[in-house]
Parts: sequence; structure tokens; C-alpha cells
Amino acid sequence: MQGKLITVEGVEGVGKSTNIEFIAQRLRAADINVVLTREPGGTPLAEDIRQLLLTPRDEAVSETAELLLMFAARAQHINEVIRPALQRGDWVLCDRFTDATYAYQGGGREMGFDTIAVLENLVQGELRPHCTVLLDAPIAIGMARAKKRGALDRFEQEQMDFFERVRQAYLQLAQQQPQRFRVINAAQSLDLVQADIASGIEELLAQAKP
Ligand code: Z5A
Repeated sequence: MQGKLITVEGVEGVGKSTNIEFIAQRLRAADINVVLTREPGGTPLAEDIRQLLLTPRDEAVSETAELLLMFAARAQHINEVIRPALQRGDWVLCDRFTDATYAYQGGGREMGFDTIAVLENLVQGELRPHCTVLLDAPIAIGMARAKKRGALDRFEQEQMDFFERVRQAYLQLAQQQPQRFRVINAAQSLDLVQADIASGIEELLAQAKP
């Protein structure tokens, strides 16, 4: 049986890394082989592209260059990791995927959704996430949580209005595709967030039963 692609999305600091581990544990407890990965990244070449994308630099980075690098990393990741895993029947759990491109490049950089949709079709063909967990919280909450870490990367140096646009683009996507998205209130305590996520996973597992 073909595996499933599950993605976790949200603005920085909302708890993606924390909760993706929790999701992986729940799926493994149900005897599912899980491949845990992330974007941009997930293969040696794609991780090199991630470094190019995140490193702050004096040179202005063209929005189109940024967009194409995101999809270059994704093409490699799909080819080397995601498709082979799905073909084996594994479930792929990915920390960010193309919804992040719609949200950050489409919303944050104000590039709109149309060009991204063209690249999505080119790079992914029919491949789309089966389910997307969107961790949503007011920007100030995510920023306060993320601030505890060290130096800021190139995206983290953006201003508040950039992240507001990112959040709104995510919510727009979730509204357009309610059957795929599960929106979780990530401003709650971690226990409550994980209780909501757990009930979503139970539904998924019930649907996946032969
Ligand atoms: N990007 C893009 O522009 N276009 C694309 O197509 C893609 C990506 C794929 C790298 O992403 C950047 O790439 C990203 C968008 C861009 N830039 N930004 N911003 P990333 O995923 O590697 O980086 P990130 O978003 O900055 O992730 P993060 O900061 O690591 O956030 P997180 O994983 O969501 O948070 P966390 O590390 O799980 O939690 C942060 C802290 O909060 C931590 O101490 C937790 O213990 C704590 N926490 C978590 N949940 C809670 C709750 N509920 N209560 C209290 N405390 C909590």
C-alpha cells in the first residue's frame, strides 16, 4: 500500500519541531514506519540549499531566486526521500512543505499564489500532502518562544508585518482546503496542543484502516 505524506506547518516558534516528534511517536506506536524529514532540506544537497537560503548575507536575495531554490531543494527531496518512502508504504512526516512556500513566498514576500502553483505542478506532479497540521498562534507568541535561541537566520530577521502575512496566507490555505488541513490552536499549553493533535491522529489512523 502507498504510504502517506503528513506535513506540519506554521510560523516560527509555534512548536513544529516539538510536536512533529510527538506525532512520530504516536504513529510508530500504531506500527507505522515513519520517515521524519524537513524542508528546506532532507537530503545532503537539499540541506546545502537550506544553508544558502537561511544564511544572512549582505547581497539582496532576489525573491525569484529564493522561490526557485525552495523548489530545487524540494525536487531533490521528493526524488531521493519522499517518493521512495511512500512507495515502500512508509508514512513521511515532513516539517514544512509547499504550504510554507505559499505562506512565506506567496504571502510574506507578496509573490501571490499563481506562480507557486505552476512550480508545484512541475516539481510534484500529483504529489500533495494527505494531511497538514497547521499550528496557529498569534505571531508574538511564536516569536517570544523562538527568541530564546541564538542568532537569527535570514527569515527570522524579517519584520512583524511579514510574519502576519505568512500567518494569514496559511489560514487562507486552510480555509480553502478544510478536508486536508487540521488547524490547531498552538497558543494553548503544550498538553492541550498535543491532546488536539492526538485526536487528529486517531481520526487519520481510523481512516487509514483497510
Ligand atoms: N521557508 C520558506 O520560506 N519557504 C518554504 O517553502 C519553506 C521554508 C519550506 C526555515 O524553517 C525557514 O524556511 C523558515 C521558513 C522558510 N523560516 N522562518 N521563520 P524552519 O522550520 O527550520 O524554522 P522555524 O520556523 O524558524 O522553526 P522553529 O523556529 O524551530 O519553530 P518551531 O519548530 O515551530 O518551534 P519549536 O522549536 O518546536 O518550539 C519553540 C520553543 O517553544 C521551544 O522552546 C518549545 O519547547 C516551546 N514550545 C513549543 N510549543 C509550546 C507550547 N504550546 N507552549 C509553550 N512552549 C512551547
